[in-house]
Amino acid sequence: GTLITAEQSWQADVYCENGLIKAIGKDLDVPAQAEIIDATGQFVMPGGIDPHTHMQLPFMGTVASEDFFTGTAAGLAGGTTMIIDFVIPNPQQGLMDAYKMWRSWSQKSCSNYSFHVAVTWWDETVYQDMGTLVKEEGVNSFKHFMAYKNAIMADDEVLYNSFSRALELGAIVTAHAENGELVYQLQRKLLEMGLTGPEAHPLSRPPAAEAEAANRAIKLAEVIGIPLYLVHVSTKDALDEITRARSNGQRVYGECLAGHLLIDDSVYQHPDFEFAAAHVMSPPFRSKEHQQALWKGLQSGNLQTTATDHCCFCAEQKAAGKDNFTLIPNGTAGVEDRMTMLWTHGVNTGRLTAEEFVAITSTNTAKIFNIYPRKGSIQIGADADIVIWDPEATKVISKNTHHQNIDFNIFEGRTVKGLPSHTICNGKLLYVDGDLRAETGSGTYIKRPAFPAAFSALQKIANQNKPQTVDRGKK
Ligand code: DUC
Ligand code: ZN
Ligand code: ZN
Repeated sequence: GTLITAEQSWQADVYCENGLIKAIGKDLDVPAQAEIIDATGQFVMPGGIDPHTHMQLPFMGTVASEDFFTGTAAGLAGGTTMIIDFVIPNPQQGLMDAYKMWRSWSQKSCSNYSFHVAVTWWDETVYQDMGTLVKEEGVNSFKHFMAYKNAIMADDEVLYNSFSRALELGAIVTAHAENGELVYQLQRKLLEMGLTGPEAHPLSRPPAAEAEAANRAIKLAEVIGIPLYLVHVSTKDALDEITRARSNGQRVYGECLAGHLLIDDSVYQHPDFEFAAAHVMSPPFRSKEHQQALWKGLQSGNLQTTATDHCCFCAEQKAAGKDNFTLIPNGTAGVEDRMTMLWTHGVNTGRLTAEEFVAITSTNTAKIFNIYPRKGSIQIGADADIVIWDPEATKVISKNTHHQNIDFNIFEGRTVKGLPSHTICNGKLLYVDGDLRAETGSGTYIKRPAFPAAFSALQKIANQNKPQTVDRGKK
């Protein structure tokens, strides 16, 4: 087939053995018993990495309907061979305690998986646990929710402490950027005004609330001197903050969601509560001008990764907010559809090259979270996580045919062109032309090492800028 990486495309064979890529070249000699896939006319690319999912997340009084098996299986059907999910401790719950809970739930996974760990409160044990997670468990990223007041929101004190500790450890920090106080106050006000339906959801979370938090996180990260990754950037305003920081030389990264690129806020005006509520996620879907800005962010490189924030709640669960939009569990699905939606609307439209598609669906994520070139590449010695992509295949997306464990699909009825024909995960052929061969528990937990090199450079800069006392003599 035609190999495509983030750097180049070329015709070659790939030979995999024991879960690794062993050889790449023209007309390779392979052992007689090797299984051969003829990928003529197809593209051979690194398996997708979705850096933002929430399988079976306990959230807003319920638990996400997709578990680690069904969710990773759905990912494989869509060409995604790895997810990075989130451990989210309750306030006062120990980080290690929560991490062990999530590790036990994730035993069911059938693809590769890893965890960002959220810092939702602060004390000395959190400081210690962050160290254990980085040094012993292969966690190199800590998440901060700047929204969800009275639940998991991290205030500026928590952000300062956690960012500082992460810098000591050589970990990266990530943030859900929305001003939680502003959202909380707007929610109260809208309810008082009698606006109780899902149409009020985007009004309670305006673009300015995202831009303010993005800027605050960026400025804190700048002062502390730590790299920052902003999850689900949904507005032009937040993207502008990232672009400005990057042009000043700050190490700030931005992720955007397939949903935010392709769905606009008109969904909240739908007369059917179930339809509108099914789209309630945070940050909300935005107006079309923001979508255009996000595409430009990907094209310019100011946004580097794509994700889904896959977090499934069925109609029965969404009904909890029938009379009060603030009680609708926030979340939408997409782990199965991300790759094909980005190919269809990115590559087929000419917005992105195929190499750029690889960069934003796997390679950049692997680099930012320090698992490159083991993941996100096709090279000798890398893990054999490969998607064989048929650029001519088409389908109509539907909740009736998807593998995701949710009764709704935000991309329902859309025709896509460009789909996986085969998904290979750790050398195993787990999806073949509609035949999903995922096995419970066959997935691998991926440790992600800390970043010694990048951080020692940052520490050097910090040392050069160390404040000096002024010598005022003896008098
Ligand atoms: N946003 C969602 O929509 N769901 C889960 C958490 C989040 O930040
Ligand atoms: Zn979020
Ligand atoms: Zn999320």
